[in-house]
Amino acid sequence: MGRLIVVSNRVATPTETKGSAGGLAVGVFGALKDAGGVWFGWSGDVVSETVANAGPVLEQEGSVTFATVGLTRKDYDQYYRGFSNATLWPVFHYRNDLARYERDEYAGYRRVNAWLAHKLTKLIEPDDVIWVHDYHLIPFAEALRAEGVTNPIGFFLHIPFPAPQILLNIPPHEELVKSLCCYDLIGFQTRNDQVAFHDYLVRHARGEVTDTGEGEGAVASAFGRTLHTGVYRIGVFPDEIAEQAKRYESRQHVLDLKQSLEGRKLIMSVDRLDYSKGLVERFRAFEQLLERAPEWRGNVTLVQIAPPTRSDVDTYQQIRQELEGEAGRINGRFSALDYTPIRYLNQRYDRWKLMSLFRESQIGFVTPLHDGMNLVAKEYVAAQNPDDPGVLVLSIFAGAAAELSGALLVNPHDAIGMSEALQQALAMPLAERKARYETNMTALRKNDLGVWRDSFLRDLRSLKREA
Ligand code: GDG
Repeated sequence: MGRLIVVSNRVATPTETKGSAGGLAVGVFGALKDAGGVWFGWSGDVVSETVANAGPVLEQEGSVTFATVGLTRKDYDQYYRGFSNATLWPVFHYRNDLARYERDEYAGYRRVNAWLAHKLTKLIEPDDVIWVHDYHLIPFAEALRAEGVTNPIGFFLHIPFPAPQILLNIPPHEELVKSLCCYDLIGFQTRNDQVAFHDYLVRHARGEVTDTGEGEGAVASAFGRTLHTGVYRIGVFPDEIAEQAKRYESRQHVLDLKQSLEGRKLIMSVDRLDYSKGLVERFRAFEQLLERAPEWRGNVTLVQIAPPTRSDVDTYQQIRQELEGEAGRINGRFSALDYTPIRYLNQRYDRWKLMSLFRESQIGFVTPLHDGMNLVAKEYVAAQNPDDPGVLVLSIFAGAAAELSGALLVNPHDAIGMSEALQQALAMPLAERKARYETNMTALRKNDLGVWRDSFLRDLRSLKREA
């Protein structure tokens, strides 16, 4: 088996890949450890041109090399803050209203992809397979091919792939899809995303798509290229999360929270502070609960943990202000001297703390407007106490909704509908909660993070054998 090369915008630090940290980094690192290889990408630092060009910096951890480069201010502004996060992210999440398009940012995006590909080329060996992650790196395979690299290259899109009519809003949409077609295998989170991509190929690129007859695999041809596509639903390691949540359930942070709640029910939400996560809509749904079901006033608390991200992108500053305004307004309306309905925490918490807080709560409230998968929904379920599980209230627009049929599914644009789901969850009998939990846990175990990773890599490596 050849080595694996993982390419992602940010490279996890060796500490983030340790078992106790959990999450995606641990899953990907597992595959790297098995095959040996390289994890390549941006270090997260903005540096001078001289330092950037001197990279990559190499750090060895057993058979895995962490290879990182810094970005100059201009590259960061155009590639990361600009085209990736102010054009691709909003449009791929159906928020054309928040997107901007600047030619020089797009040129910077392609330039940085080409530069990164050039930097990686020297580290590639003939038998390696290359796995590229996410929307920052759409032109990466094309750039590697231009460097003469012939190894199999796969791409996994962590976010939704939008319907063609939405994608058309990005002026160079055709060039982007053409670049995507330089990959040998493209993985999507859901069947909807895969179908949206196929639709674009067929309706806007005179392409052809044929199902392979194996699972959800397909072969597509467009722009003179033939490539494979598939659906690989990203998961978590549910039993590890369950163990971690239980292990820390009696720690001080949980006891403090419990004491401060004075017997009130707890609704937990955790999201990066992002407009795609539906936080404002969620706060308004909670307001509806207090308005329409007065018996819950003073008896239920929403804890929203929302660590800031991309705070130098304008639209993220706006969502933050809007959310602070809404939390203040709703709290002003329903607070009592000894009761604050919404506790809005604009900070990051350790993973083990989050998992134990999930276990302590009666409801996990996860309501994105659009989300590739949403791992928080899966983590919430996995963290529950099997003898007294909480209820997941989940948006139909999260990729996870297709798998978690034990959740109460809601439309995040329907505040009253969401408030009714909260009431139903708050009143749900133990037997029903257990049954829903079991249904969800079965789905999580069947398709855990290892299955996601191994099935993608198996398919990518099998292409290598065909070649
Ligand atoms: C993208 C796609 C897709 C959150 N706050 C804290 C914290 N987190 C952790 C969560 C979870 C992760 O971050 C977030 O993952 P999500 O899947 O919910 O969302 P995105 O960040 O938007 O991820 C998404 C994912 O990629 C994977 O493919 O599911 O659709 O948008 O693990 O627990 N972790 C810690 N402190 C926090 O305060 N430690």
